[in-house]
Formats: sequence, C-alpha cells, structure tokens
Amino acid sequence: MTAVYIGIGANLGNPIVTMEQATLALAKLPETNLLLHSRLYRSKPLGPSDQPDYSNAVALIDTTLSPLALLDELQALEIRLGRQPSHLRWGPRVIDLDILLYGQEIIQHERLTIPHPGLDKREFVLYPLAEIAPDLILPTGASILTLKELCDPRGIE
Ligand code: ROI
Repeated sequence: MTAVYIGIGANLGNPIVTMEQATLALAKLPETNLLLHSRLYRSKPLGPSDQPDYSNAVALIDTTLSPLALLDELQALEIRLGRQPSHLRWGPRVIDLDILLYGQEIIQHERLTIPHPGLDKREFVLYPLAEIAPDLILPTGASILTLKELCDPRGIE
C-alpha cells in the first residue's frame, strides 16, 4: 500500500456537498482505503479573480492502484460529480481532484507530475496538508511546516 495525498477543490455549484460526495467516493475506490481528511478551507482563487472563492481540503488514502490507474479513477470521479470539460486553463470548477503526493515518488509523465506542481507554494494545499500531516517531509526534502510558514496565507480561512 502507498500513502497518497489528494487535493480536493471546488468553486461552482455546492462545493461543500460535492466535496463531501468526493470524499465518500474516495473511500469506495478499488484497492483503496480513506485514512484521513482535513477540515474545509476557504481560499481566494489562484488565477483569474473573476470567479467564486474556492473550498479546499486534502485527503489521505492508501492504495495499491498505480499512479496512472488512480489518476484514471479520479478523472472518472470528477466527471461523475458533474465536472464539465473547460477550455479555460485556470477557470472555475465543480470539483478538482489532484494527486499531490504518491508515497515518496517523483513522477514526470505526460499525464502526471508528482509532487503536484505548485504544491510547495499554494496556501490552499499547504494549510490542509499540514493539518493532517504536520510531520510530512516531501521527496524534495522540504518539511511541510516550513513550506507553510514561508507561504503567503492570502486570507485562507
Ligand atoms: N485557487 C484556489 N484557491 N483553490 C483551488 O483549488 C484552485 N484550483 C485551481 C486554480 C484555478 C489554479 N485556482 C485555485 O485549479
């Protein structure tokens, strides 16, 4: 089993309900257990500011799914929860499920970059991640608490 941290974000529809459904669905993925999830955080959009604030959280699962099999499952789940294809790069979304960390692996694949790019600078990832994994050290050697302290909180609640 590998410990995998999943970033959960939403800013369209009813984010709280959708994120709850997403968390329940993570617990039901094949070969996967849901171990922990953070509280919900509210954050200002990174990217275009003419979109609603985001709700964000992080879940910890353990799984024997490979990184790409897990990515396929998460993308199918996003669609089941109502995510529409968008041509906007940083546009609003009903649900976003990102693999942040897959054990201590470093992955550079055309479909998947792990650790998730931007993880070490985004307050909406670092705050919920530090809540459930304060002792975490990234594959780069950086500690999550140090990254959180260096990061601009941008009004996250
Ligand atoms: N901004 C915030 N605050 N939270 C997100 O989850 C989020 N997700 C995104 C972009 C559009 C980059 N901005 C975000 O994909």
